[in-house]
Amino acid sequence: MKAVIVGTAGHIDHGKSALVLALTGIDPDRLEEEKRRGITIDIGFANLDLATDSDDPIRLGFVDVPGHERFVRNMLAGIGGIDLVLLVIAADESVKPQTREHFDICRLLSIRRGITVLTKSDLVDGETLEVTRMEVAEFLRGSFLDPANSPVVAVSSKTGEGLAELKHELGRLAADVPAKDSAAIFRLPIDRVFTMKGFGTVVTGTLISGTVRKEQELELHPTSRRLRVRGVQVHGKAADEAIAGQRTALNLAGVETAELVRGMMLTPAGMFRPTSQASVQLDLLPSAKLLRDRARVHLHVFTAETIAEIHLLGSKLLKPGEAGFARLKLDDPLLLLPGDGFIIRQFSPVVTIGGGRVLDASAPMSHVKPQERLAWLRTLARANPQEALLARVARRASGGLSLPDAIAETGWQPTQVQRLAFELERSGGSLRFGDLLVASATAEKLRTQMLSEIEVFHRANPLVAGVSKEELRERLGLRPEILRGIVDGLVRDRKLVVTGEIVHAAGRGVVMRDEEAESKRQIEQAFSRAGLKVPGLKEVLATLPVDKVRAQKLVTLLLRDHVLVKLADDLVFHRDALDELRKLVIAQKTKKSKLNVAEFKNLTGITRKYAIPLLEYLDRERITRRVGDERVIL
Ligand SMILES: Nc1nc2c(ncn2[C@@H]2O[C@H](COP(=O)(O)OP(=O)(O)OP(=O)(O)O)[C@@H](O)[C@H]2O)c(=O)[nH]1
Ligand SMILES: [Mg+2]
Repeated sequence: MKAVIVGTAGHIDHGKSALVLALTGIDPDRLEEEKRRGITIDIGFANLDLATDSDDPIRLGFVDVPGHERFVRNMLAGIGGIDLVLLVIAADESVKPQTREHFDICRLLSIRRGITVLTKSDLVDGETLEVTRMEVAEFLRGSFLDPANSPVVAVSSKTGEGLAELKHELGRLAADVPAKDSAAIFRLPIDRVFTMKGFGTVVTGTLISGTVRKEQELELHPTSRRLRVRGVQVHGKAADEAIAGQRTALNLAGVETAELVRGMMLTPAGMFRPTSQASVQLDLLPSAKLLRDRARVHLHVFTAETIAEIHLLGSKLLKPGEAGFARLKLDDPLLLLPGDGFIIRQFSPVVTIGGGRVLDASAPMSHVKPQERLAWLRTLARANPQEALLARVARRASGGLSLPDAIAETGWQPTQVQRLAFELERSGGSLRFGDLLVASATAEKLRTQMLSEIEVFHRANPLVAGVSKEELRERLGLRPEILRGIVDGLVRDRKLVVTGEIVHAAGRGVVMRDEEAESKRQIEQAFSRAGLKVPGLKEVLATLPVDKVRAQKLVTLLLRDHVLVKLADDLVFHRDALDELRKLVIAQKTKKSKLNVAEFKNLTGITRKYAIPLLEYLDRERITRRVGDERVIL
């Protein structure tokens, strides 16, 4: 059965509760004090299964609110979750202060449907009723309740006159209320908490979205307390689940009534985080005073209430009747999601001055400048879901937006976020790397940045094959999935080559390596072939296909690896040649114990120019020891 929530609104004593009683047979005034004083103090509830023109009846849940100006905060706790409003105006009194205030609240909360009910029709004659009708029509002109497109019904709860017509209109409008998405993520703003004998802790509320089931694990905000649903009641009857649009009571396990108060919010566990800041679109009522930056106000969202400081964005003040963007800093954290309607009331004296809707309640990004934030909010304010998701992804820049964060920021169902992410990818707006979404524009910047980073690396390290992925990740400050995604994309586009953990620029890395390996081989060969009759180092280097600087580095590398040994400036020998020399000299020991320079030259067949440095080398290596002009073989 479709479930629709109907709220009353209107001035004190105009017959709201009597009307709910007449329609449903249930007296919404449940408190003893209410009955004694004849006024409504807190919100009350009733329900009615209404036959409609189509076959399916509609379940109407009524939230009856107090009209007294001192209880507007209770009225606000009830009005947040309603689908349509009955604006109750007594035919004998017409429009009064709380008629205006309640109606302002309905408009600020963007309630779209409703019926104007002229009550106590039995107390006035036809002429008076017509006058009231005219006054009321004037009052409602241009609003969602403009009599041009919205019903006005005169009734008497006493005689029952007009009630049939009212029910008919209710059925028509309720059928028109779009079915709520019961697959959306469940949220229940708590409006009542009590203990029931034999059950324990019970909370009630108007289920504003999703479905809640028996045995489900829930999280209580803002305390982050985890608890379990022991039982579900819908409109007073036990049920397995409750869906959006139903008046819902939950019997909770694992929590005392003392830990619960009106204003807390229940959601599935582990999905959302409460916030102390929210960016909003704000409408200031024409009847309000000038609103200054940093004004402190009473903030009402669903059943919750706290003090908030208003930081106007883009201006220092807001004039009556104007709209703007603002950041609200809350005294107490609340769970807020984009699209949530709110009301602000002046700090003192307490009157309703404005309201609007939340655009973003996620933690502010430190890298986003105030001016950019304003532009970003403007985009969010008019964006469709796909554009809104892209704006959120883009804001995260190279950090990317994870799917769980996207869900926490938007309150959208995981499947919807997945679908939108998929569409964004297909339309080219964003890329997906593992669980992270990155805007295409950001990815493009990262690609350029990465290529130039690798180029810089190659230039600084011509002898190294490439940069390691880890080093690249640190240099660019990227999350591993994003690094991998960007690198993979550049490999696909043949801009980069990856070998194991090493990344290098396509072309450059490979060719360089070949040239260098070849040059290195040439140097080594030149010296190994020469034996002790080595060519000059400069001569060898001049024949190589690589430039001087790189050639010099290759020599350094060969020296470091002890393939070549340097005995003097421009005098370099291959390791093997020196090993041979050592063996040769040691072998001489069996014939004679000493060598002079001439004998050494004869033995090795080298010139004097090389002989001296080589003998000095042998001395250092403790193969020989100089004694006068001769070498003793050790
Ligand atoms: N004659 C007549 N009296 C009515 C009608 N509706 C309500 N009343 C009387 O008006 C008085 C106020 O009615 P309520 O229904 O309590 O008014 P309310 O709007 O709920 O008042 P609050 O909740 O305190 O704002 C009661 O004494 C009702 O009996 C009606 O249609 N005809
Ligand atoms: Mg009442």
